[in-house]
This record gives sequence, C-alpha cells and structure tokens, in this order.
Amino acid sequence: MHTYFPEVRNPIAHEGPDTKNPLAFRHYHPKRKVAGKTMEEHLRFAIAYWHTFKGTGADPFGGGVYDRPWNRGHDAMDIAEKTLDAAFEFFVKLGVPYYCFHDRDIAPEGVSLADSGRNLERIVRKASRLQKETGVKLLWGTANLFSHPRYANGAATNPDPRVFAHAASQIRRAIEATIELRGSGYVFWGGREGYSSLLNTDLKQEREQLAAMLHMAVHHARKCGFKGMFFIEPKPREPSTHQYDFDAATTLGFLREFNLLDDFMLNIEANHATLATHSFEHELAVASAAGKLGSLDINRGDPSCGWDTDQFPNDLASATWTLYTLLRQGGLKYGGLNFDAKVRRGSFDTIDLFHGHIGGMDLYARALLIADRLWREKPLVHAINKRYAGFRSGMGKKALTGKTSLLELEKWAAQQGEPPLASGQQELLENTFSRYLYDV
Ligand code: XUL
Ligand code: CO
Repeated sequence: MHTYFPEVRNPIAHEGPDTKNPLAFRHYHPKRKVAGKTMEEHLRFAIAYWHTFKGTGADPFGGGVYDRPWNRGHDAMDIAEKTLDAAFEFFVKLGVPYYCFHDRDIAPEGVSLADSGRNLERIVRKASRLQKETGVKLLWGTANLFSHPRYANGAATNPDPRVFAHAASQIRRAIEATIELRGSGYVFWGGREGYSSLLNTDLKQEREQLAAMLHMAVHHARKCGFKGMFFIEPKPREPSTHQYDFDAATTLGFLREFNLLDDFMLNIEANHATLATHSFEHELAVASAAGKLGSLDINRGDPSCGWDTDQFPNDLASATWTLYTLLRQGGLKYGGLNFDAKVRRGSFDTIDLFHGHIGGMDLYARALLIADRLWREKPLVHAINKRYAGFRSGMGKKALTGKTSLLELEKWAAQQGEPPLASGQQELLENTFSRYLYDV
C-alpha cells in the first residue's frame, strides 16, 4: 500500500525523558496508569482533520504553500479518498485514539445538496472501514458553515431562510455522519454571522434563529439515536467581528435562555479564550464551575497577534492547570483534547506535522503527572477550603442557603465588629504551584 509518511517507519514509541530522538515520546506513555486510568484515557487526544490534512499554509497575504502528496488526484473525490488514507496512516503512526472533522474536510461540496450528500456518504463508508481496521475513533463531527460563499452573511443567523435551510441540510447530514461513525460529540461553532453592521441587523431575531436551528438539530439527532453530547465552541470574533458565542459565560447564558442546557456542553478553545481577553484557564474554570466543560481545543495563540494563530501548545503551566481542572471535575466523558493546531506557513514538510503533535502530546502527558500530584496532595484545595470556611457554618451558611435577611446580617455585622483583614496569599500559592511545576 502507498505510504504518505515514509519518514516514519514505525509507530512513535515512548523512549523516556532522556531521548534525543525527535520522533519519540519523552513523556507520553499511552498505557501508563495515572490516578486509576491510563494516560490515553485521561487525555483522549484528537487530531483536527482540517488543519492537519487540509491546511495549505494560506493566510490573508498569500495562497497555499504546502505540496501534500495526498492532495494530488484526478478529481476531488479521489483526493478525498487519498487524504483519508493519509489521515489514518498518520493517526496510527502517531498513536492517537481520536480525530475530529468538518463535513467539507472529509468530502468535497458537490454540484447540488444531493450530490454533496452522496460525496459525504461515500467517504463516511470508507472512514467507517478504516476506523474498524485501525481502532481509531471519531471524537466529534461538525459542519463547515463558513467557507462557501452562500454563508457570507451567516448560516443559522443568515437573514435569508433559504441559506438557513441549506445550513439545516448540512447539519442534518453531518450529524448523521457523526452517528454513523460513532462520534461521541457534535460541535457547533459560530464563525460567520448575519450580523456585520447594526444598520442592517436584527440582533434579537438572529439569536432566535440560532436557537431554533440548535433545537431542530437536537431533535433530529435524538430521533436518529444519537446518545452523545452537543458542544458549542465559544469564540468572540474572526471571521465575524461580533460572534454570538463570545465566551463561556455568554454561551452558558444563551443556552439557559433558550432552554438548551440539557443537551449542550462547551468545547473550550485556548486561542479563542485569549481572543476574548480571557486566559484558557479562566474559560475552563467558568465552564467547569457550571458543570459544562465538555471538550477542549488545545492550541495556543501568539500574544503579540490579535488573531487565531492556532499554534501547537507549549506552555507547561497552562497545560498543568488545564489537566488539574479536568481531574477536579472527574475527566471528560464525551469530549477530549483536540489539537485544532496547525504548523506554520513556513513548515512545509510533512514531518513537521509529527513534530507539532509529538510536542503537544508530550507537554500534556508531563502536565498530567504534575496535575495528578497537585490534585492528590491538595495544597490548593486546602487553601480554598480555608478561605471560604466561614460560609460552611453559622451565619455564612444561613446566608448561602437563603435562611437570613439583610436586617439579620446587619445585626450580626454590628456584633462582630470590623472583620480582620485576611491575606489572599496569592504569591505563596503561586510559589506552591511553581514548586510542583519545576521541582517535582
Ligand atoms: C475556528 C475553530 C473551528 C472549530 C470547529 O476558530 O476553532 O475549527 O474548532 O468548527
Ligand atoms: Co476550534
């Protein structure tokens, strides 16, 4: 059989922290047990089909630069089949358990809705066979509702119901493809909206259109037997200036307002968090505190750039905090760690794809070991418990459980006198965190 990655002859192996082999894992050891589960089960790594196999290196200043061997064929379907073969070769050689796709990543748009549907069905059949042969699974599927010119003024939030209906068709087929491939999640990400200028936009209506589409999607998927989870992936902007799912808090509010909370969780992306002027850690905390952290896109942005650079992750402190958050909430049932990262425009070689992912997997594996220790020894849990202890009993507890009033609290405050100042001890705790990061 043709090989697309001849430079990698065997699956990437764990060689330990001292290895100098760039095509080996130093920390990621899929079967190693940590806190009762294997590393593979904790991390649930997924490859983003769009960046890794369909990425061209294009940016707003220039077209594609990569010359991928799987991108040569006699027509679009031939290329789609070759790309799928290359993708599964890559998954197996890298040793990742999952992948994620948009409908248009795996199968090309046809000349009509029916033709596009047939293309997708054909590729899904092949993907299903390759999944069985390799054991690689689909983490989540989604529909690309932002690349085609018809979506220039949005998809679900488009002012034209005919465009809305096209989006509905794509979503219907992408959901069924996800079910067929036994994906455990289905993602919605805003991208393009009807809203570009207030001069021509009905904000209230666009949000209602979006909610109506999501309700129909849930209804259809459940009718077809989908037992997985729906995710919304917040992002504040790009390509649209204002996207409705700005950040985790905004999106949770939207889901609550339109009665969608039962079927949805959030897919939090690192680079989207920073575009929203939050940190990844903050967004994870907001989603997790609401019991709605379902999946993660673990790329990184460039702090000097105001756009979504989707680089591979390399920050140990951030990765550690991410896994600490996951350990605290008992892991991810439906989602995983999807890279959603791309090699740079100048990284032309196919081997660069391995380097990017190997580095990211090793980073998160190392972070898992540190987070596990931090969670087992609980220095931060103790500090937080101590800080809020006043609310566990007495008047604090009464206030929290709605059993007091402003007047009773006022009387109590007067009896207590001026409360002593209590340090938040941020520096001490930062040192504690650093000790785990660098010394353990
Ligand atoms: C866009 C983005 C998407 C979603 C899936 O910024 O992150 O690729 O992850 O549509
Ligand atoms: Co993403």
